[in-house]
Amino acid sequence: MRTLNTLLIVSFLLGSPLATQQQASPQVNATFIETKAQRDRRMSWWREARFGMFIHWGLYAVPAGEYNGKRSDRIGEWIMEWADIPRADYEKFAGQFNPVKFDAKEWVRIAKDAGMKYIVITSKHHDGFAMYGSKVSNYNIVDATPYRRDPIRELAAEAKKQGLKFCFYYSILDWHYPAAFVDAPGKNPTAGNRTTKLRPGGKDEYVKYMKEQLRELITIYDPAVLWFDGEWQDWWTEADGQELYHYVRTLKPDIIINNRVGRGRQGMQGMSKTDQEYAGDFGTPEQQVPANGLPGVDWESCMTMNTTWGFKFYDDKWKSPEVIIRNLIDIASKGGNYLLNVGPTAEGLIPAPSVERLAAVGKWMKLNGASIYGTTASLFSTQLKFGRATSKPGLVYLHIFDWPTDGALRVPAWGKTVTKAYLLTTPARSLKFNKSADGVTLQLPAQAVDPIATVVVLETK
Ligand code: FHN
Repeated sequence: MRTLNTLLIVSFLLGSPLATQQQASPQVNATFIETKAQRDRRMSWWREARFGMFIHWGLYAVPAGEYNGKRSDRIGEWIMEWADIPRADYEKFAGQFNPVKFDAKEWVRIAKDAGMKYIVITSKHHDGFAMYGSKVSNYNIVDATPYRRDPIRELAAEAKKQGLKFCFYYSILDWHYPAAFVDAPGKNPTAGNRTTKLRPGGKDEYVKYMKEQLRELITIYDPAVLWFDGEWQDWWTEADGQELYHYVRTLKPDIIINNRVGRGRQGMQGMSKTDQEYAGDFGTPEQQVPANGLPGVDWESCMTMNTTWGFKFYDDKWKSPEVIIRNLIDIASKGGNYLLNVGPTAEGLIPAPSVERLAAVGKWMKLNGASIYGTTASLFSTQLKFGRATSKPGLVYLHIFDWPTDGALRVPAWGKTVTKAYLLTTPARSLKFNKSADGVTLQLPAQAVDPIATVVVLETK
């Protein structure tokens, strides 16, 4: 039998990025020692929040999906790749980037009124352009554009003022870094590409460069989350990810870091592999929602509102408010967070279709937020036919998508006894219900309160 000390050291060394909340032993993430209680405290605001705004904003908003008359159904922020734009030509967009209509107060208001609790903005995407006043590279919005202002500083201050957590996206892939080059048939060596190579000695140099940028981002803007991306490079290893994870947490111990800092992510499915411990605090499914709940696992699904992250003026494949609201509910019912994207224009405006949809989500969240914030995954063993469920101690929130035509809602048994039922919007008016061995049947009003999703609260013991 191993001694306790050995156990603790071993578990410290092992650590688990997707450490389940139930795990007993203290956790280590990339040699960063914390107990389960410390981890729960660090993650608590994030687990409560459930809903955040992703912002993809950068030089790619200037061509907005078109280059030399060439368009693509590919994502807009990858135009340097799919239009094969050499670095020297892409840099010219900086001279045209002047977002005079940018209004930090308005952006934060739009997020807050939608019911979002945190904002994750691209400090640097794959094109390597810094959307903040970087002292490490002059390829940034203050030094390289006619705008000469730091919108990130304004957004960070405004988010703090309006009570939202401010967070950064940072790309490990950097098409602009001098030591990086593309070695792919028919591709310009300085254009964008899924993978780059680094000339000899270039990796150490680049890791040093990244660390300097991360230091200024963390010490100047105090982000609550670091959302890494672009980690799929051959030259980037899990060990690099563990080391960078430790570096960032040493700069800000209570920061939260996604699992794209290392090499654990299983593609767009987004959760980390389990063959070993991987760096990162939460899984990152992209453009998808896990089929089944992942109770006790920290994960966040990121999604576009149309089909691009960065602004493309001709992409009008917008999701409906119904799809967006039901995604949020579906994700919360499986124990996850929803990071919903906007792609602002080069003028600094969030596209009107995005603003309209966020306002519609906000209208629903104003009435039903209690059934999302601070909840945990559904306790039902199978997917509910009529909708989804979220939980709190002694409470179940039923999110009804399909209103029963006969007004009788059949809820399968799940091991708890219902003591009271009511619509979330009219708590004083109890609903009648009959209990049976296989569950309860609720008597609902003829009409749904909200056809997108009406919430019924069950008090249980
Ligand atoms: O390549 C990026 C893409 O541009 C976008 O940033 C998304 C957002 O999660 N992540 C990468 C694709 O997985």
